[in-house]
Amino acid sequence: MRRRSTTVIVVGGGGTIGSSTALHLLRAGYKPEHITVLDTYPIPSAQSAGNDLNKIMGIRLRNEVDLQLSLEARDGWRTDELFKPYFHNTGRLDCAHTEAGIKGLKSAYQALLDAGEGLEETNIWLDGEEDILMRMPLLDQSQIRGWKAVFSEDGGWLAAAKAINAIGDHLRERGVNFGFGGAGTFAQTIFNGEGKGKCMGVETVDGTRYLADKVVLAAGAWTPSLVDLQDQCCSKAWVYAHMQLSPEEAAPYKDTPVVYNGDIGFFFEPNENGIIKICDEFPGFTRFKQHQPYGVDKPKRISVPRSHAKHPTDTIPDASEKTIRRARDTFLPKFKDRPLFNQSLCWCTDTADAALLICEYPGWSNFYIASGDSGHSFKLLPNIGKHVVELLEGRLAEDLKEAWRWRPGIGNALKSRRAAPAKDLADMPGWKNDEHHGSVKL
Ligand code: FSA
Repeated sequence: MRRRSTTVIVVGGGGTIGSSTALHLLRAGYKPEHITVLDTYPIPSAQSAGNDLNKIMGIRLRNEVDLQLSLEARDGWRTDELFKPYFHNTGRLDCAHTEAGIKGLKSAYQALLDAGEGLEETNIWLDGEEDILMRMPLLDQSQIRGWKAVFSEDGGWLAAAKAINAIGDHLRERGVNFGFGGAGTFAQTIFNGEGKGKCMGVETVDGTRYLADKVVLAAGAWTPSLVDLQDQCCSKAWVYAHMQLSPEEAAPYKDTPVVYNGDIGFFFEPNENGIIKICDEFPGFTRFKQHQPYGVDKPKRISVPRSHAKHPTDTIPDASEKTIRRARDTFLPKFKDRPLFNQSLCWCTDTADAALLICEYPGWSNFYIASGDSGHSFKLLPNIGKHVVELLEGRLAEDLKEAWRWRPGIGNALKSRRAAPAKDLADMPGWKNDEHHGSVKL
């Protein structure tokens, strides 16, 4: 692999996996002028799930490769000069109160103990509300009766948009090429000759043609609507809202842990302006429609994201308003009358087994998919791109290759590993948008 001469296009380079890939191409010695970052929006892309006030950092072992990836990520957030400023190592309090929730929490805790990486030192089982309140005294005892929790010292939160922005600044300073708007939005692949054997670049919706030795499609939840992923990824929206505290109200929450309950939701300490982000937890919302990705000969039923960035007047479902308020009233009951604002949908894409999909596209050599975040990949910002570069260079480790392989038919991405299949936005009263039937606005 000739790093000094190879040219690479990263489609979706304004988002989490894409920006990390561009960064690691530079770090591996690719020339800035040989790297082209394309995205509909400039970095941090306004429609990336990573363009967010905060995301959770924590070690969670859902798949075999998660231990390695989480430990690398922890190391990156702690020691990498580019990422360090954006890790708030406040701890993470993972709570449960239902029978199934407590069972799940216990087995997740056991998996950490069994990992053999000293995680028993940093993860502490809290067997009741008294212990929980010692770690997070600002919770209300009457709301957490019967709760159990794991306090994780490895966890905390990541200033997500700021971290991607820092990558963007670095890429700009180094002289990487960019294309945004119509000149950054993928339309089709350019092939060498009539057949579709060898990819030589991409054409964007404004007709610009970019040629390169390798193309990485890291368009997050948009990926399955751009090329046919054979139902391996199902894109789903999650909902977040914000709440304003006064400086006096916000002060006691400074440096407090992220509080998460898989049956309720989660919240983060207020930002420097007293804004708290609060989310409900549920299996996500799809937006199925007939849609024709590039490379297939007729439309198929696909869950197609619709971003708040492009459609700022879209609302959230009534049911979400209710469950976010429930999260607010449980975690922060003294603010139960505080209005919620900036409610929005944020799009991720689930695979059936909740492992990433990072592999060469079958039949199209030099065209690579880097997607399938399954809702837990932001924390991999410091390290995921390193592995994408390894894939491009044919030296991705066997276990990662196996976990991230092209694998249609292994199961149902609509359900994934979640408690239930996602419901569709079309069936959710209160989700208002300006879309008319039959339009194909993305
Ligand atoms: O620990 C984590 O990785 C939290 S992921 C946050 C979240 O909003 C999920 O709660 C949700 O279910 C979806 O996966 C999107 O991400």
